This record gives sequence, C-alpha cells and structure tokens, in this order.
Amino acid sequence: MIVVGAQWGDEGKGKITDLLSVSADVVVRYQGGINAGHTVCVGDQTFKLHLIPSGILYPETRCVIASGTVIDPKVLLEEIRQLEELGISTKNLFISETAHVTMPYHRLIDLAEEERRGKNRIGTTGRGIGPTYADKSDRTGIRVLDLMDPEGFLEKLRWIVPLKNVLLERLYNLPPLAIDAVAEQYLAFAEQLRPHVIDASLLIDQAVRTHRNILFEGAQGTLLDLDHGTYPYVTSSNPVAGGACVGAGVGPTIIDRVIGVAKAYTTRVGEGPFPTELGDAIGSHLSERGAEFGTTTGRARRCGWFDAVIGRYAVRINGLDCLAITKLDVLDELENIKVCVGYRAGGRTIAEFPSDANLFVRCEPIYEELPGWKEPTGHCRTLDELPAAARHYLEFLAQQMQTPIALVSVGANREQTIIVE
Ligand code: 2SA
Ligand code: GDP
Ligand code: MG
Repeated sequence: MIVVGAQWGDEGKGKITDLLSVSADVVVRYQGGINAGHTVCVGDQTFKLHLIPSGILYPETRCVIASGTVIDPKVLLEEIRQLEELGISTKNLFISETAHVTMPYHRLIDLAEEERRGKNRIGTTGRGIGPTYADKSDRTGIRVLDLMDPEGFLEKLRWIVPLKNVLLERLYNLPPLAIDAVAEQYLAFAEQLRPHVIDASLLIDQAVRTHRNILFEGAQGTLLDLDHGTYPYVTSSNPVAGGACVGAGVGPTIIDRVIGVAKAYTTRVGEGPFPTELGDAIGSHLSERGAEFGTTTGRARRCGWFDAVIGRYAVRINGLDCLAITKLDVLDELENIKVCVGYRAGGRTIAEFPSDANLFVRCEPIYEELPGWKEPTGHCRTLDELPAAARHYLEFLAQQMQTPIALVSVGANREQTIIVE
C-alpha cells in the first residue's frame, strides 16, 4: 500500500503511516529528504521524523530509506540519536546505497539561490533538496555507496568541489569549501551510517517474495510533485504514488492499494498559487487550532478551505482508491464550512485542475457552503459518534472526489482515529 499526500504536504501522512504500520512488515520512504516533517503522537510522546519512516515505533518493522530519497547524513545521524535516546530502536533501519547524499554545498546553494530569486523565490525549506536532486540528474551526485569508499569519494570531491566553489565564490560571494574538511566530516558520518547501508530494492523484493506487507510512505504532497505539481513551486522529487515504484526500485504490479491523505481543509507552506487561501479571521482560526507551523522549519503554513478540484486531481494522478481525511476536529468551532467545487477564470468555469500555471494563478474558487457542527469531535471513534453535520461534510467530500473515505482523523494521537468499516 502507498500512503500519499493529496494536497500540498503536511496532511498527516506521518500519523496515518504510523497507524497503518501496525500491520506492515516493511515501511519505505521513497522520495524527499530532511525537508519532510512527519509527526507521530503516541500517548504523551511526540516524534517529528524527517527521513526515518514513520513505522519506526514498531520495533520489528523494517524501515527503509530508499534510493529515491536524498540523505543529509548529519541530520539523519541526529535523528537516529534522538530516537535511541527516547528508547526507540533503530536496529531495523536500512538505508539504500544508491540514495543521493546532500553535501554542504547543496545547502549553501539552496539558500543563496532563493535569495537571488528575490520575489520569485520558491520558499524552499533551505535544506539543499533541490540542488541535491539537480546533481543527481546532472550525474554529478554523490551516492551513499560513494561515501562507503574513501578513495573513490575523495576522487569525486576533487572533481566536484572546485566546480561548486566557482559557483559559491563568483556567483554567490561565499567562501569556498575545503575538500579535506568536507572529506573528513563526511567519512566520519559514513562510518556511523555503514551498519544501516544495504541494497534496498533487494530487501524489498525479498519481502515481496515472502508475502510480507509493505507500506510506502510518501513525503510532501501531490501538488508539490516535480512533474505534476504547481511547478516551479514544487519540491524536486516525485511524491505521487508513481514515485514509489521508481524511488523504491519495485514494479507497479506489487502495489495493491493507494490511500490519499487529505486535511479537512487545505494548507500550503512556501510560495506558490493557492486558490482557497484565507487571509481573514477564519484563516487565522485554522492556523491556530490546527497548529499550522512547519514541522521542519517552524514556518507558518498558509490555510484555506478544502479544495475538491485539487482532491479530484490527486485521485487521478495517484490512482487513489481511498482517502484518509485528517484534522476534522480543527473545523469543530466553525458556523459554516466552505468547499471549493470548481474554479472560475476569465469568465469560464473550470472543473479540472489546470496544468497551465498561468491559468491556475488566475483561478477563483467556486464554493459550496455546508453547515458546521459546533461541537467537539476529538473523542469520536466511530462515524456514528460524529455529529450529523460532520458526517454530512465527509460524505460531501467523498462524493466530490468520487472516492470512499477509509479513515478519519479527529486528533493528533494514534487512537484519535475513526476506521470506516
Ligand atoms: P524544498 O525544500 O526544495 O523541498 O522546497 C520546495 C517546496 O516544497 C515545499 N515543502 C514542503 N511543504 C510542506 N511540508 C514540508 N515539510 C515540512 C513540514 C515543511 C516545513 O512538515 O512542515 O517545516 O517548513 C515540505 N518540504 C518541502 C516547500 O515549502 C516549498 O514550497
Ligand atoms: P505530514 O508531513 O503529512 O506527516 O504532516 P505533519 O506532521 O507535518 O503535520 C500534521 C500535523 O497535524 C502534525 O502536527 C500532527 O500531529 C497533526 N495532526 C495529524 N492528524 C491530526 C488530526 O486529526 N487533528 C489534529 N488536530 N492534528 C492532527
Ligand atoms: Mg510535514
């Protein structure tokens, strides 16, 4: 099964992946890097995961950071250390040897390039993600297996670092990087990571052949996909379900289900078009009640109404067969709730997400208004326990997206979940 974000990320994929991991033997992160922030709340403990799959709380579950991800070794080692400190074992954590490595110049270039873009900045997390994937495509990337071979690694650095130093010094006015210092630091990281490094595609294939249950955990979301999102305001990987096969190194025939995670409203962090964004008191209410701040950077997330056009697009692009609707409780106090069912642009009505970015920025939402329920839902564990207006709201979303809802989340904690029969 693939868990994929159906909006602009932060839909609650971490919570849903943790929940579904109870019956998973292997949980795989297939794209993205430490830009991701996946939150899992169990009891009074909160875990903010960046690269480590959200199945890590189950000690017997194998967690794989697959080939399609990009790895910042320093941050990953810190994440491992923090989990171990909290009593979470990382003995079943595996890292693909063909994943690419974020180097110090990637972060520097990400930050400097955002500055240079000025008003056209993307609003990246500044974690070097774009430049790492750019080098991968350019075939100047450094992979985990390069780190495992000190001689070869040094040879690559001698070729690549002077190239990056030209950029750093001449274009960005930054001091150059010293090859020896980078080598020393990264080779030390390599020794700590070595016990986790494997051929990830082979591990997953062996799990498939022994009929194990495999869960693929997407990071970011459909509208942040490099190919299918709101380019250029996207991340540099493929969060969509199709990305799972490429990123993990498996064939599409092994995928049985794709679950799309969507908030009961919409958020976006970073720049880029967002038709249902609310700049008013309701937007602030969603932001406060939903605690909408970046899990990685702490940046305030932009908030708005649920957008069913985006939802239908996510169903199409990912082949979603069911939905998990999260953060329903955040809407508990609202008198009325709007859902965007189509757009209007240039006197036309638009029912489908426009792939033309110039058209998308001009789209004005067409709303349908539904009554709020004005009572708490955080304690509800079955659909029947939900107020009738909340059930009606969910039915409306499912009907708009022509996709059934399998899970409803009414709070951050693992147990604050309704499993729809
Ligand atoms: P990048 O850094 O190159 O991937 O940024 C490109 C765009 O992708 C967005 N992006 C994200 N959007 C939502 N959540 C993400 N993870 C963190 C979280 C974000 C944070 O869980 O809250 O802490 O700020 C994430 N990662 C990347 C990014 O905002 C750019 O729009
Ligand atoms: P992800 O990137 O998709 O895993 O989502 P994040 O972890 O970045 O952001 C989701 C936030 O909402 C986290 O702080 C979660 O703990 C929280 N959350 C998840 N589900 C719910 C829910 O149903 N209700 C509320 N109130 N919070 C939730
Ligand atoms: Mg997140």
